[in-house]
Amino acid sequence: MRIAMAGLLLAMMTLPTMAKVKTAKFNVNGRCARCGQRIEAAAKGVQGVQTAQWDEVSKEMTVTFDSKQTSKKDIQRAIVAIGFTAGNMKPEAGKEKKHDPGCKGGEDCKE
Ligand SMILES: [Cu+2]
Repeated sequence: MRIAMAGLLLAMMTLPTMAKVKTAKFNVNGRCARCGQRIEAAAKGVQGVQTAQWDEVSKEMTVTFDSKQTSKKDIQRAIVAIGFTAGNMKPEAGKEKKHDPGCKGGEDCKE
């Protein structure tokens, strides 16, 4: 019983430190809040991502993630997959700018 308790306590102490949470920042070329929702949803869809926030004015994306489960590159790849440029990663020609149909963020946001 005592050993089990000690084991449980040790597990409780080491578990949170096993996840290596990292923060990454990079720009994403969204235009409006609707783009932002899609960008954030794409990032959050990546396993290991804890928070994702995109700033409409600065275009800066801030993500926190467990570096044992994913990476900045993986997250950028997920954003590129929905048609946005993430950091230095760009969608293939013809696959860019697939923005939300209701997006009113400007020329680049037209469907
Ligand atoms: Cu938009």
